[in-house]
Amino acid sequence: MTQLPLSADLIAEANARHAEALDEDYDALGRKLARTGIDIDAVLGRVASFSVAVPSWGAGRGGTRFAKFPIPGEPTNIHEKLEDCAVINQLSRVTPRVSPHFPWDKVSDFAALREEAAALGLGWDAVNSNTFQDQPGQAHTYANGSLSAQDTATRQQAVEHNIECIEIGQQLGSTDLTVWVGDGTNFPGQQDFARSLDRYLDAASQVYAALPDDWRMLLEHKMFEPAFYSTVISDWGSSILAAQELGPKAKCLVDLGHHAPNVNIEQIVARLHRFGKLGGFHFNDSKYGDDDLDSGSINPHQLFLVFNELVEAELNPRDGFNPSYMIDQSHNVTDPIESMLSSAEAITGCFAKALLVDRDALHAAQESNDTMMAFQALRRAYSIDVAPILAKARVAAGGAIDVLEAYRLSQYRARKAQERKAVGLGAGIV
Ligand code: RM4
Ligand code: MN
Ligand code: MN
Repeated sequence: MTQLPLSADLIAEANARHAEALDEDYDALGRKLARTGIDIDAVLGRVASFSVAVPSWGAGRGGTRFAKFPIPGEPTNIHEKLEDCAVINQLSRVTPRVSPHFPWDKVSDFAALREEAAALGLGWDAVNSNTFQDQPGQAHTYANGSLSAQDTATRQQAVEHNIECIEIGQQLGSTDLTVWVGDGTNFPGQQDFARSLDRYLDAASQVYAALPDDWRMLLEHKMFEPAFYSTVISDWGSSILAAQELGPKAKCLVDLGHHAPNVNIEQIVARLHRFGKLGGFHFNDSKYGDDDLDSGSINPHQLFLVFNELVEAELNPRDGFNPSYMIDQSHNVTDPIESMLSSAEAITGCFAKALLVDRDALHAAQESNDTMMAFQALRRAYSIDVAPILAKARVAAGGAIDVLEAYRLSQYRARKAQERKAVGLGAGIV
C-alpha cells in the first residue's frame, strides 16, 4: 500500500485548471512536430519512461562552507528526507529513486527502511560512501586521505566503510556504489602523485573485489575541493584509467560541476561511452566550480548537448549503455523540494529536446561537412518548447501539470514546520 504525502485531490484540482490549455498546447506542438515527421506521442512515451534519482542529502538545505541557513520544516533524518523525496516524485513522477549517503543516512534496520520507501512509492539508487569526513568515534582520521592514505590502517578503514556501503545497498536493493574521495593535496610536494594513485588503486581494488556480480562501482572524479592543489581522481582521464585497471564493473561518473570552467563535458561523455565506461551522472549546474547550482540554471544549452550525446550513445550502444542519472545539488537559498522539482523538469526537458534532434539530418550534414546545417539540426531541437510533452507525461502518471504551483498550494513545508524539530546552524556540506 503506498501512502503518498500529498492529497491526490489537491493535485487533480490544480490540474483541472490547466487541462484545457495543456491539451491545446500539446496538440499544437504535435502538429508542428508532425510537419517534420516526428510523432509527438512516441516522444511522450520516451519521456514517460525517463527517470532521474534524487540525493537524500539534497532534501536538506546544504549551505556553503561558510554558513547554513536552515528553513522551518527542513528534514532532520532519512525518514523525513524520504517523505520530501516522495513529494518530489508525486508531483514530477520522474524521480522514483533516492540515492543514500552513508553514514549520514544510517539506520538500525535497513529492511524496514526499504519498506518505508516502497510505501512512499520510492526505490533506491546508487549508494554513496563518505570517506571525506571524520565521524565521531572513528579510529583513523581522513585528514591525510582515505583510499589513498599513506597509513595502512586508514586505507583499511576506508575500504571497510565502502564494503559496508555495498552490504547496506544490498539490503536496500541498490546495485551501484558511487565512490568520491576528497583525497588530494594542498601543497606542491605534499604527496607523490604516482604513489598516492598506486595506493588508491590498491584500496579501490579491494572494494571492487567485494562487489556482487550485478553491481557497478562508479568512480566520481573532481578537480578540486576540499584539496586545492591536486586530487587523486582529478579528471575523467584519471577516472577512466582507474576504471580500466579495476575491471568491467568499474565505470566513470560525471558530476557536471567537477570540471574546470568551460571544459567540454559533452565531449567527455562521448569519450567515456566510446570506451564503455560511462557509468552515470550527477546533474547540477556551475558558474565557477563545484557550485552545485540547480540543473539548467546557468548553462541549459550544455545540459542539452550532454543529452544529445546520450541519445546518440543510446543509438550506438557499443559496450552497453546504462548510465545512472542522478541530481546532486546543494540548495542554499531555495526550498530544496522546489529546486529539485525545477531541476527534474530541466533535466527531462533536455532529454526530450535531444530526442527531437533530426539525427539523419545531423549525420548527413556531418558527412558532407555542412557545418551550418549540422549546427542547425541541434539548434532547431533546442529551441522547441517541450513543456507540454513533459506536463502530459506527468499528468498521465498522476503528477502535476504545474509542479511548483501544486507544491505551494499543498502548504507541505508549512505543515512540516509544525511537526519537525528545527535544524541546527553550522557549516554545510561540500
Ligand atoms: C562531492 C561530490 C559527491 C557528493 C558530495 C556530498 O562534491 O559531488 O558526489 O557525495 O559532494
Ligand atoms: Mn557529485
Ligand atoms: Mn560535488
